[in-house]
Amino acid sequence: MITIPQEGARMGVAVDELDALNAPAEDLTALKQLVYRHRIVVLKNQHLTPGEYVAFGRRLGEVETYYQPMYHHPEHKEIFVSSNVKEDGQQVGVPQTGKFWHHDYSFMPRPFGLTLIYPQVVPEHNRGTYFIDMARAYEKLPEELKTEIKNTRSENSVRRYFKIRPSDVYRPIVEILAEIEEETPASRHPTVFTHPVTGESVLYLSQAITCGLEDESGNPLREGLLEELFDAVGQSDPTCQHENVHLQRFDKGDMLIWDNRALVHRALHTVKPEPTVSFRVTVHDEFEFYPGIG
Ligand code: 7UC
Ligand code: FE
Repeated sequence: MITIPQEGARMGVAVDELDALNAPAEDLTALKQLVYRHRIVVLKNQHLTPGEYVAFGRRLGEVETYYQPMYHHPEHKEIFVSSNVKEDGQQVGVPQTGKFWHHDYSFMPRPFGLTLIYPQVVPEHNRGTYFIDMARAYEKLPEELKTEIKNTRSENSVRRYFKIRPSDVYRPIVEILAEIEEETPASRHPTVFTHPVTGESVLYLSQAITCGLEDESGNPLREGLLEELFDAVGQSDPTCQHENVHLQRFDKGDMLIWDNRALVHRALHTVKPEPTVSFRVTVHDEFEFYPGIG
């Protein structure tokens, strides 16, 4: 396993010559530490079958299967498929996923620490994923905002970005909305928590999923506060040109592993429709997502 710094980049490190399936456990522990320290690891030159990819995920921790079957790889439900390429005329997985600032699974009671993305069909133009480091963004917040969100909680729901399934066609929208609230009620998480590995304070908010802020007794915080926070950290700029935003590029054979506690991300989908397929595996590492989550 050799590590290669990414010249001039705001975050991320490349790792080459890692034998994902046979590397000793100490190498995987070290690899995870690189993820927590650099936020993103780009594993170079990987040649894993879907089954091997899941096996590698299991070597890193407890693999989480996405709650909606529409995203599942047909043979390996642990793989979440983002694809606009039809196979034998059939849609596999879901196209245009994650085109908005979010953490994976923040709307769930127990999110996971690691996201792995293994691009399969790589678009020629507009390739990459945007990231914001929300620990560094918290550090840079004005003191008044830090004070206002101390000991508060955020409400996180998938309701605004839930994707209509083929089976939803002709259903009344109120019925679908009620079902979303029943199956995935909003999850409350601390607005700021301590990263269990690095000890940093992490601001845990995303424009797509966070829909409210409340104090310890459940009273909503002032109007406009959430929008001010999104502005301050760089999540409101539709051009993604804010100084906090990092665009992580990748090539065929790369596998990205990132810290889903500290980073929010947003997919860069091609403007011109180019074929793109990527496989995602998500992992609960050995640390609590945040202290006291249970
Ligand atoms: O289709 C999508 O973009 C899925 C998104 C709503 N959730 C991804 C996740 O893991 O939270
Ligand atoms: Fe995502």
